[in-house]
Amino acid sequence: VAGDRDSETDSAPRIRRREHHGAEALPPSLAPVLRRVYAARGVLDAASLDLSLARLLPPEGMLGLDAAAGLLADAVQQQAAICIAGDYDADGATSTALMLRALRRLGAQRLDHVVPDRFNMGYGLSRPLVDLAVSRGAQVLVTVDSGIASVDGVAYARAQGLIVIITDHHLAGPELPAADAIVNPNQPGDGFPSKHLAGVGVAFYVMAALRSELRRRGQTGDELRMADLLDLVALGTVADVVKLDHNNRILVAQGLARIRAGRACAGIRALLTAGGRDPAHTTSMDLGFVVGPRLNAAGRLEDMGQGVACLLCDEEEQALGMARALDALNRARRDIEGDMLSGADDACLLPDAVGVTLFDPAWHEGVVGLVASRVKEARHRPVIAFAPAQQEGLLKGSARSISGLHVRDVLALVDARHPGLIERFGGHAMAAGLSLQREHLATFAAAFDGICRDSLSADALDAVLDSDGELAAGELGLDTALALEQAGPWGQGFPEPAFDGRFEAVDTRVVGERHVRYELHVPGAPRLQAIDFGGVERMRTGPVHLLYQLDINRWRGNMSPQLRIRSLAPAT
Ligand SMILES: [Mn+2]
Repeated sequence: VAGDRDSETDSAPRIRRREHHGAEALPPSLAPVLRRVYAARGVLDAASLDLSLARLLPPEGMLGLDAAAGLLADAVQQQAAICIAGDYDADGATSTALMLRALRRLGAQRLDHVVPDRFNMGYGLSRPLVDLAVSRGAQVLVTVDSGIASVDGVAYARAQGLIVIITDHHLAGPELPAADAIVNPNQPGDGFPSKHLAGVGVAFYVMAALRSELRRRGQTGDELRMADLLDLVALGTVADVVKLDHNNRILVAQGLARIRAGRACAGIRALLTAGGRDPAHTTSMDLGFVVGPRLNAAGRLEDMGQGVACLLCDEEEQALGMARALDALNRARRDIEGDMLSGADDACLLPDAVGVTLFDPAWHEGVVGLVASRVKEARHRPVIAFAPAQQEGLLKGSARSISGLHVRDVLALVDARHPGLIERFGGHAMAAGLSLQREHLATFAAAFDGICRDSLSADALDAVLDSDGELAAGELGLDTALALEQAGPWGQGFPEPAFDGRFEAVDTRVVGERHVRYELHVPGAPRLQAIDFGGVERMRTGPVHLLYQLDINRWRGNMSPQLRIRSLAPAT
């Protein structure tokens, strides 16, 4: 089996084939490979394959939704000044744009938005953000993708006479803010069946409820079609890396269909174009790896206001200009990240740590999360990367975990054992953020490593790549590649299919600086093209065992199948 073969080389990660029990219960009209892939992801009946809007979960059970819709309907009807308080990531930006677009169509005329400055205000509804909204005349403050932990900020806003509505999806802390309404499927007592909506998904449900409430009150006029907002929902959902459960797959699939049909907002189309993608073939991967990073670059390096402006723009040329500016920021981000990564080994506080802490005084606080993520992938260890914050002596860190370790819980444990060591922390199982004083860094690194060491089994520390098994020679073609593309959207919790098998590498060619093009031979199939991104060091010919994804290479109107190599080891 693959695992035995790969154990011969130390460097190649182990490949584990996914189980696919129950595949035979899926409709026989589906290709066998799709049945296998679906079953391995827990899709075991035809209903779960249906991604039509009619299948979207009704809002029943979502706590606070009626109260929020009622307050917003009052605000719209009285023409109160409504201010959306966003977040500085792609989920926050899409949420903000979605609410502003929806409210405008529902008749609100006094609309404004504020975006926190990552460097000066930090995350959530802080006092400076409230002050900013108040100074601009806000009467009703609606948070998106944030606010559930902003106990102080909400109290501060209400003390100034603001009506405060929280919409969020993050886990609630021990105390809820005293807002006028809170909509968050992850707040205690909420009965909405899906707990994986992104901030933008919550914003979508809130706007749908407002639309219903206004209709109930007899408002007619310029009608909002909720489906028109799904491009934004798809983008925010994928970019926020929430689990693609059935409800989220519906939202993303429907949004992608609109984007492919040329009905995305000008900003999303422009961002795809700036990233060299054809909107007609947009996949969830394009949203995650092309559009999302360009949007996020604004929040990481400068100000997410630019991202929101791009998503609000309805003028083609102007949107393209904004997208190009975001693309330039993304290239700057990539350079910064590359520099930081090249110094990552030197930035490591403890050489053989299980829980890895990295710090470099020259690092950029907006990019530490990406560095933590890259180092985590390379070393398969939980990683926290720190950079100096604007405030003298303070460090801001971003953590990324591996499966088997709830990193927010680990931070809570460090906090319990060393009260006062960590200034602030928050997050979830796979990612978290924190701040601490620089003089505490060494103590923190040792404590973090100790807890990781105690909590992670040898098994959990073993990097494993999942495979959907082998493809037969007859399956290694364009038909299968197209069927797989169609079968998405793929993403978090619904991983893109990967296969493994033995091939003869008959020809190699280095392209760019570090990528390798392969020509592969497999008995009973035509020669296959493959690409190994960044794979120049493991380049080889002869018999190889590959883990790969089956892509479509689109070039000047032609399509051909192409293997994207994920891991490569010599086969005996
Ligand atoms: Mn979010």
